[in-house]
Amino acid sequence: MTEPDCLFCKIVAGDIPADVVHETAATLAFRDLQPQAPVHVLVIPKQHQPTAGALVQTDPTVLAEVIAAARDVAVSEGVSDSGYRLVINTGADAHQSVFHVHVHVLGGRAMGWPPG
Ligand code: DGP
Repeated sequence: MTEPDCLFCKIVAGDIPADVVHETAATLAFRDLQPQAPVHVLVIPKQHQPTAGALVQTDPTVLAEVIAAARDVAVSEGVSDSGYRLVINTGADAHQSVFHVHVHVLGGRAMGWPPG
C-alpha cells in the first residue's frame, strides 16, 4: 500500500534520494535530513500507514520488524552500548510532520528528560 503524495513512499520507491543505512523486505532506514543528534536515522515500514497506532492495528508484525530494524541500526551505528532513544511522534501535539509512520533512532550524545 502506497500513497502517491507521501514523501516517505517516494523515498521507498526511489523517486526521492535518501542516505539508506539499512533495508529489509518490509522496512527501510535512512538518515534524517535535519539531524538532531550525531546519529539520527529514520526507520519506516515500506507499506504506507500514517501512524504507529494505525500500523499496529493493521499489521503488528511489521511494526515489530520496524523496532527490530531500529535495534539493528543502533548496533551498526555504534550506539547500542552508549545508549539511544527511539521516538515515534504521533499527531500534532507530538510534532509529527510526515504522516508515514517512522521511528527516529537518536544517539551519540546524552539526551535530556523530559523531552521538550
Ligand atoms: P516527525 O517530525 O516526527 O514527523 O519527523 C519527520 C522527520 O523527517 C524530520 O526529522 C525531518 C525528516 N525529513 C523530512 N523530509 C525529509 C526528506 O526528504 N528526507 C529525509 N531523509 N528526511 C526528511
